[in-house]
Amino acid sequence: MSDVPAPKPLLRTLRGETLPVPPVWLMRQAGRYLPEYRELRAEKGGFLALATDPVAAAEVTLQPIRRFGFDGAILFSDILMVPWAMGQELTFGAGEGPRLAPPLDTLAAIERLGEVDTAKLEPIYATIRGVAAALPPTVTFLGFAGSPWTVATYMIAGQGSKDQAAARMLAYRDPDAMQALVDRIVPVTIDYLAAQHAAGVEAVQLFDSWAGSLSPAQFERWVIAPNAAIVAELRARCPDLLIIGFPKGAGGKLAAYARETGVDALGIDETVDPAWAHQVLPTDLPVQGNLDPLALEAGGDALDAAIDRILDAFRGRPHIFNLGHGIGQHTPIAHVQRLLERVRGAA
Ligand code: 1CP
Repeated sequence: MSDVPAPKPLLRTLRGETLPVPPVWLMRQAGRYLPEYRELRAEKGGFLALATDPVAAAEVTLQPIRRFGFDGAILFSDILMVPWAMGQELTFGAGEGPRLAPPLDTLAAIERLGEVDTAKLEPIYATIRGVAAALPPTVTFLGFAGSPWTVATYMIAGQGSKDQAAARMLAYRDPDAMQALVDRIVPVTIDYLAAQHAAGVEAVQLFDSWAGSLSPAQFERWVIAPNAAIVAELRARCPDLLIIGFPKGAGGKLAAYARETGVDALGIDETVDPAWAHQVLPTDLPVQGNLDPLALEAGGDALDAAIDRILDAFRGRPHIFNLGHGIGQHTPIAHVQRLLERVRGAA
């Protein structure tokens, strides 16, 4: 056996190489569109049971790799494991979104948060060690966390919401309370991602799913500043860890986000024109995206055309092919196969 690491196209792209065929993975690639996922989830009795069982969670992480041969494997877990470790009760009820209790919508409630219970995160690191030992040598292993603003929106409302009104209201009415919450989330996130790296992930994605709901001034304070702090500290602690920032909905603020946070690569959602993104972003900045998940679900000529548009726009730069957001649960398996063939030049 040689000690020379096998070439990993996704890792090479994150380090700035432009490859003739972009590496591919899909957000939420481990999930409900896969029958083998639904089966294991039913057997384990729910999402949290699955995500805290290192053997089962490793299996779910590997399922899409086995079936499709993606270039990246993303840890099967959830951004809400951090609020859970910070002391909120977490439930994933059938047919409804996740719930966190109690909602932290006042400074007093935020100040009542106790010490982080790091033991709750141990099964996740065990999952990572299991996946790292089983992953094919060409596949890059990605960890992740939610970004502070997005995590805060769930902690404050106690659940998902369309417009993140509770968190945005708190940020206007009591910015000190919002700052106190973000200041609690930042160090936990840094420790959590550094520990994921120590357990075996090679890159991490910072999911800022609700970055788009903020005004420009708020975006600076609640998206850019905390993400920049996380990136700076991770660089100091984990010099070889690569970081993908995904500020969904950032639109015209994408270039400022990339520049000011210092992420290694930038995730782009499906509302952004890839040709425009290519123009406004530094040509050496690796980009990731940005197929509309609905185009993938629709399939046919519309899917082929949408894939080609993205490939054409990003051909001259480091590019990771991905969706603009998570894959939908009703997406046909055949369409995912088609996507891989088309991106890899076989269809
Ligand atoms: O019922 C089920 O089986 C649970 C569905 C599910 C899954 C498969 C949830 C509940 N989380 C996950 C896994 C998950 N979540 C991953 C796994 C890795 C992968 O395959 O990509 C990741 C990276 C996440 C990240 C996540 N969770 C985000 C950020 C990305 C995004 O989609 O914007 C967010 C916002 C969450 C919260 C969450 N967890 C689950 C749901 C349904 C939601 C959204 C809740 C809401 O806004 O109402």
